[in-house]
Amino acid sequence: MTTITLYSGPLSMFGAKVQIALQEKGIAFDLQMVPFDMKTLYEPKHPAVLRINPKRQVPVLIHGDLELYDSTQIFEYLEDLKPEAPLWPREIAARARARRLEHESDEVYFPPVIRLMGLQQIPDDPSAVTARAACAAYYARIEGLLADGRPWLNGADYTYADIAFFMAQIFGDRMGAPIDAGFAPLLAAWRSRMTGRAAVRAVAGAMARWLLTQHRPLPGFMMDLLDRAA
Ligand SMILES: N[C@@H](CCC(=O)N[C@@H](CS)C(=O)NCC(=O)O)C(=O)O
Repeated sequence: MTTITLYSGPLSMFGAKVQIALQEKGIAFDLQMVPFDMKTLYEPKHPAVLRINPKRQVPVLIHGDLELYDSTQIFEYLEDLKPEAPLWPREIAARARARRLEHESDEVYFPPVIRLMGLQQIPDDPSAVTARAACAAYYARIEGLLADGRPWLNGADYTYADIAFFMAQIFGDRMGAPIDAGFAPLLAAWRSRMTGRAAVRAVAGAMARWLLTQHRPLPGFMMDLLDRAA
C-alpha cells in the first residue's frame, strides 16, 4: 500500500483522533508533526497544510494523489480503506447514531472548551461559568447514555465517537471542566476503558509527555499514560 502521511501537531486533538483511528485499524502511516509551540501556536503554518487545507488547519492526510483534511472526513476515508477493522457499526441506524455522537463531540461539546481556552486567567467570568456549565451538561447527557450498561458511547461497538470524545475531554479537563467521577461514575469508567486501549495509550501518552516538556500540568488520568506510552 502507498504510504499514508499524516500532518498533525503535538497538541492537536483533531490530529490525535486520526492517529488513534489509524492505529486501531492497524494502518501504517508516516507522522509529520508540524511546527507548534505554546506562544506562536501553529504560526508559521506548514507549507503542506497551507497548500492542501483552505482552513489552514491540521490534520491533513496524504495518500498517493489523494489529499484530505478534517478529522471526520478522514475517518470516513479510513473506514472505506479498511472496512474489515470497523470503527463504525454495521447496522445503518446504529451507524447514523455513532456519526451523530462523533459530530456532537466536535461541534457541541468542544466549542465551550475552546471558549474556556481564552478565559484561563478569569475563571469566574460569567462566560467561563457558562462554558463550564455547558461541559457539565454534556457529561450528564453522556452519563445518561451509559446508564443502560453499554461499554462504549454508542453501545456494544467501540467507534470513532469514543475516539473523538476521549480526545475532546482531555482538553475539557485541561481547561477547567473535568469529568467529576462523583457525578459521572459511568463516564469515568468509560474513560478508564479508553485508556486501557493500546492505540489510545500510545497517542494520548505521547501528548502527555509533550505537555510535560512544556511544564504544563497533566490531568490526573493522563499521569497513568506516561509509563507505557509509545
Ligand atoms: N474540524 C477540524 C478542526 C481542525 C482544527 O481545529 N485543527 C487545529 C489543531 S487541533 C488547528 O490546526 N488550528 C490552527 C488554526 O486554526 O489556525 C477537524 O476535525 O480536523
